[in-house]
Amino acid sequence: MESKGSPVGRRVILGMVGLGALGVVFGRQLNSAVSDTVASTLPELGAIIPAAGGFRIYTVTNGYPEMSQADYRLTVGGAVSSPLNLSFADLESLPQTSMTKDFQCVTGWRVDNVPWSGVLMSDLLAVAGAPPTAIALTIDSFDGAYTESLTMEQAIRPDVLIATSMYGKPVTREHGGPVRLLVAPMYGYKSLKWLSNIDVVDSVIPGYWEQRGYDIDAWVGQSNGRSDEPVT
Ligand SMILES: Nc1nc2c(c(=O)[nH]1)N[C@H]1C(S)=C(S)[C@@H](COP(=O)(O)O)O[C@H]1N2
Ligand SMILES: [Mo]
Repeated sequence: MESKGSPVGRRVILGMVGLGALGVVFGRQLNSAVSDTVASTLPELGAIIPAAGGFRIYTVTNGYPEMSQADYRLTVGGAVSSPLNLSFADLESLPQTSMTKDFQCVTGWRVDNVPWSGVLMSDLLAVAGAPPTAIALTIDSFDGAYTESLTMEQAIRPDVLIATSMYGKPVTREHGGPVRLLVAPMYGYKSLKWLSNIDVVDSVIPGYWEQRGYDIDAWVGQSNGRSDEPVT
């Protein structure tokens, strides 16, 4: 389901608190089954905390960076004709796109039908004046550690989103708020949290987990030796 131009709607922060507590209860029951897979296959050892709907919360740092919507900035630079320094409100004033997608971590957990909304990466890159000949993006997190990469061809797909909303509410701090990346057709590690900067560059620079062995092209079901069903 995709709808372009739909308003993001009213944001309610408090609702997420109750949902989070519920997630912990359900998450614990799932945890023992899933943790074996996590431990035996992959080094995603950061804080793994069950959360709403079956998500696990990952961070490669000691916790979750905190940033208010008011203080938030997204910069877009590198080989663009109009470098950007956007506030959260600036992002909200760009065309809004919503999509509902399955979220699949390469360690095996999957959350079906997650509703997201925000600004398409392709719309943002158009505003920044990224040239058609551009090769790749390098993407940074304000956690100071995590990075990601996308080819330009991947970045301009209609299922790559600068997400400001998840489940109809602002993206929570744990899930990478105020703004995170969603690369829906790829494993979750491409969906960088706490997004702060995007640079248009002339070669693919492997991201955090890619420097540690994961495939740079992380198509669900076609990479990392896995055969998960592709996200639809
Ligand atoms: N900054 C940052 N982004 C990140 C990660 C991380 O550790 N730090 N983990 C990645 C991985 S491996 C997955 S599966 C998803 C998990 O998203 P969630 O923590 O919202 O469940 O975030 C991705 N983005
Ligand atoms: Mo992951």
